[in-house]
Amino acid sequence: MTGVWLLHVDLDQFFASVEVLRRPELRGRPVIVGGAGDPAQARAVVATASREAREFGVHSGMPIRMAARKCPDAVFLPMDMPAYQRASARVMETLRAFPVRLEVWGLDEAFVGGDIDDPQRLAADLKAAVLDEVGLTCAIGIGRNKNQAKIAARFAKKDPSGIATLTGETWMPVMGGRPVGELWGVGPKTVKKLEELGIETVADLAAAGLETLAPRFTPRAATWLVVIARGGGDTEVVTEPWVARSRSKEVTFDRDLTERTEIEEQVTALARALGAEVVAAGRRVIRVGVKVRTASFFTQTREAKLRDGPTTDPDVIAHAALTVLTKFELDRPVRLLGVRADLLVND
Ligand code: TTP
Ligand code: MG
Repeated sequence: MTGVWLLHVDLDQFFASVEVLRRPELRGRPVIVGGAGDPAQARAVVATASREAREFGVHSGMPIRMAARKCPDAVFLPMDMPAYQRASARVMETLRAFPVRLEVWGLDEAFVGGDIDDPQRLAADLKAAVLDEVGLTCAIGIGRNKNQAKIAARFAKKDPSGIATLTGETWMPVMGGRPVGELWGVGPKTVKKLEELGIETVADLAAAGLETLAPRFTPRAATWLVVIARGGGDTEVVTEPWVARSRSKEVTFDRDLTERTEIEEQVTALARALGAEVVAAGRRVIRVGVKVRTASFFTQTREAKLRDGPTTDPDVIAHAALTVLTKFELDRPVRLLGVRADLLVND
């Protein structure tokens, strides 16, 4: 079937796979990547669990200490973001070598699109190239639009071939009876609102009139929900390199901070480290934001524009962060601090 096809490429157990690649002796073992790689670390969460660790019920977002209880024999490794970024760049370069359009969607995912004669064949070729050149495996979903391709990639994860296809013909038979929460971009809040309207399955939503959705959704949101429930979606592949508009750093403390000076020190350190990264990336900072989360999980952010214009000076960034910090009460124990730098675009 020729014509426009979209493929969604998603690397398998990405961070864990990169770690196994450089430590072949770990292959076949449960590997858990997250935080500082310490199974006793309070409050750190699992970023990636290898397939072997997932069999013990370990998954992304789970506290590391819980993961250690479920799978005490796992190998725990710290995050090494620069290594994951390098691996990601090599994968994207490999995909770009094919005569297709490529939209990088995240560190470990991308959409590939174009006028493609044989999408199954292309998917197999992409998988083989990524394995040969980078040593990583991936799942590939194929569809007539991004929505179909993205959802198909989930089925691909469960298929031994690592490839699955959804089209306008197969969408309803496959997806119709499933809960709306399985749609791409439909999170718990949307699910709840739909349930309040008596809409539970994808087929329910596909058949819903806009007037049914009107009590809970704007016309725009309602229209989009019905489109994706019917298996529609975007076909545009945006190939322009993505330019980050901001960059941030945050840290969750092993014990809550109560002293103002301690909090100031941490914000200064975060701001300086962030400043160094931003400057290394050749960017300039225009605005600085600070995030404070208290022990009771109350989270606030405040921000300020740099008065003297865009800067590359870590001192200016740190000073701005401390000024923003004065906008907080800081009368409760602090669990997490973050600093965000908004960057000049079109520098
Ligand atoms: P995913 O693609 O969701 O997961 P995965 O690649 O680890 O596994 P698979 O695709 O085979 O199901 O996320 C990609 C990477 O993003 C993941 O390796 C680590 C990071 N990540 C986190 O740091 N925290 C998270 O909660 C999630 C979901 C992912
Ligand atoms: Mg992945």
